[in-house]
Amino acid sequence: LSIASYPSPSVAPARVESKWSDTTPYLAKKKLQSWFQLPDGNWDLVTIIKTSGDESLIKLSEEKVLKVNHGSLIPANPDILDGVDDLMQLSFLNEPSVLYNLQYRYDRDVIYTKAGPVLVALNPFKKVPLYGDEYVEAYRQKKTEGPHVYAIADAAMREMVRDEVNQSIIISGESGAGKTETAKIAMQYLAALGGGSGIENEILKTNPILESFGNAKTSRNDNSSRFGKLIEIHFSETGKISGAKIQTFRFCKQSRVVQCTDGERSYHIFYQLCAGASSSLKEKLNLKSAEEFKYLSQSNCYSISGVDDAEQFRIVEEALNVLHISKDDQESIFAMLAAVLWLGEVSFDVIDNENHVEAVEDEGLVNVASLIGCDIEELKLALSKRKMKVRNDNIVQKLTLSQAIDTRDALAKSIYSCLFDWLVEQINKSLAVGKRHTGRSIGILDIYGFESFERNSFEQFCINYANERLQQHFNRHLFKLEQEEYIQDGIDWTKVDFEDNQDCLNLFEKKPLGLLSLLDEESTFPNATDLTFAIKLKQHLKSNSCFRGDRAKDFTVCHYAGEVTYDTSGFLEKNRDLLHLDSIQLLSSCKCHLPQIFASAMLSLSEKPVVGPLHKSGGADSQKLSVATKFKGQLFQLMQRLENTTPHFIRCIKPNNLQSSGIYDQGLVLQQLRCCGVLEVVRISRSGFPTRMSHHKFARRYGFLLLDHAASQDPLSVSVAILHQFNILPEMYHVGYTKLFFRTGQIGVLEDTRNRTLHGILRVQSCFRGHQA
Ligand code: AOV
Ligand code: MG
Repeated sequence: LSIASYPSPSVAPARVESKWSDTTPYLAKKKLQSWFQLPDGNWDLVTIIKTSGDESLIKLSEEKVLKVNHGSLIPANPDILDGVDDLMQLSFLNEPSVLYNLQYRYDRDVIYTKAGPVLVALNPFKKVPLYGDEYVEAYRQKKTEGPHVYAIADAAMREMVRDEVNQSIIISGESGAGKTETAKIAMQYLAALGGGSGIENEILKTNPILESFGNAKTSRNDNSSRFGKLIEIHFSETGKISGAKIQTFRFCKQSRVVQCTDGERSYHIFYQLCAGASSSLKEKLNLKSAEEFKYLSQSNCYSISGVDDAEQFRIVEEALNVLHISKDDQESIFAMLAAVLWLGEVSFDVIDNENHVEAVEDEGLVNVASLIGCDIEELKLALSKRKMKVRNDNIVQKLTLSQAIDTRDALAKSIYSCLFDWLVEQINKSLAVGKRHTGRSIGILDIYGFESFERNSFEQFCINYANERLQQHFNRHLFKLEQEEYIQDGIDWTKVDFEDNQDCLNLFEKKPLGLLSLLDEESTFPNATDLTFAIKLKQHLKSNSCFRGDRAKDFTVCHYAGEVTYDTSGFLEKNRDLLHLDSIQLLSSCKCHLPQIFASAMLSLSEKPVVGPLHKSGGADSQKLSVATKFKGQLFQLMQRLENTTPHFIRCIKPNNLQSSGIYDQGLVLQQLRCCGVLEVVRISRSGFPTRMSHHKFARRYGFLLLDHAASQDPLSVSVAILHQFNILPEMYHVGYTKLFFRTGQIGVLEDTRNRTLHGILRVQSCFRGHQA
């Protein structure tokens, strides 16, 4: 059984052997072995020496002998199943066996494994020789079948052509697990297969642009995407790429632009611009170095190891060229970025004894006004005063320092946010598909995975809600596939027990008493606070089985991936996402070079909630959509799109939290396997008949064990005869038209007998040879 079904000799057998002998002790060959959990939480492959009653005497991999309760041992798989390509081939689908199988492969740089229909991808955190033309060809020509992103992309391509149904590749996983890299690998394969017209290059070049504007260094990933993305690649009748469309998902303010935590960075593009702009551009925009801008200097982190920002800037510029963004537009983009940076330099002076402030007409203010093309006085006013409508009167309120800073930062964030949206729009224009045909597109979804931290806020609330929806899609799809396979092979389908997460989704979506409705309702109350919101949740949802009210401002949701406790601090404000009217007016009056940027801004702002205590009387405005509701709308649209496609799932797994290669943290991997539903797939399968073998293969493998062996018999009869001879209980298997279906563990018994018999035969043979000699 080959562990590496990759075509290249790069995973040479000799190396595998040597690695095999010097890896962790529990990788030792097993006899009658079981898994035993050590005090540190890791699983050890132990040998059972003796069992009497409830107790077993076991030998740990490091030779220590221990007496343990037999119930604490979990069965291990026979040797022939070491490092199988597909976890479904395991006779015992328990957690340690799954962990072991993945690690066995990971240690050999075989980072992809199937879990039934799902591809599991472990992040190698180093270059692995699994990509490039040679591999593309091998997968295209079906010279290899090993699990790979290429194989998934290839299947999507084939099924699209065969069935004329749109396809989707849904990639999920934790931050830093490798989703964005995986998405790019899939895009490369599709570009190689469907390329020719040159548009494939444009599609690939969207990656450096979007990463530059949408990714940032965080504590968990040096290149963390701060948005979700669906890229739909369209194909012509002849299978060539005809265009693409990108949809992005963001649900919270770009707060990173004005504030980020120590050791993290703002969006890459700011550092790239400061480092890589030509001297003439620098002069035009009055650029300083990143260290000199307050917005960039507060987190005390300017560079990323192994990344040259200036070089990246050139890559982005080139990509913008490839995507037909004109030089003028590029310059305007950079001017907007500079305006954001200069906004951070705007300072305020106290003007009266009530602590009211006014923006100082300093370098910052002057630069911002000239960069966005507005009047200095107007900008000053917008940052120092707030016009409000109370009933029918217009009143002007002076701002305190913290209010003024909030206003300034909100302006910076919305400029950046508008710029991002505008850029995506331009990219889409460049990639536009002439005539779109249904049934000829492949969507690749790179979306944030489930998150659970010490402290979970509005962002996690939205992310986890999205994941709950995606998980339902995943479950329902897999369930259907399972069912289809049984029916296809003529097996009576009795409903396999299957857990749905509809209850949890109801907790979020029910009207009027669901989490989202209650949040929106509370967001419109002038006097509401995060605490009143938390109290309201507890009042209305306390009987819901997926909800638990905790102390003070906390509440807990039982997600499919585990319980998460949310802290409601900031929920209302983030959900309202206010931008004050003055800023809106200011932006719409700008004479900057890119009026369209703000045109789209106005469009989106008009959808934003202009709610809050004093704007409430503004009538229709207060009915505008909240952030959560808008996010839900986007999510429903996405789900609708995905529902009309044949999905292919990739679950990315991060083997350690250090972003380093060669370290496999069992606990961390297990937690992700649980969270991303891989173990759930396994569980669904376990409740059915997970082990499948064609009659042909079964007869070939075990046929020689038959006492009454009739050579002429067909594979099906041989199979049935074996089952009878070994007294395998009828409820433990099903005989299909082409395959045998077994319950978990059944094949292990046969395999043991086979091994013993073979050993016996070998012994007899060697004795025999000895006699002859
Ligand atoms: P993410 O998209 O899942 O995180 P990335 O795709 O950015 O994670 O991967 C993080 C890092 O892991 C990359 O920058 C690479 O260094 C490394 N990596 C991932 N996949 C591979 C691979 N196949 N081969 C080599 N290195 C890889 V986030 O965007 O944070 O959720 O929001
Ligand atoms: Mg990413």
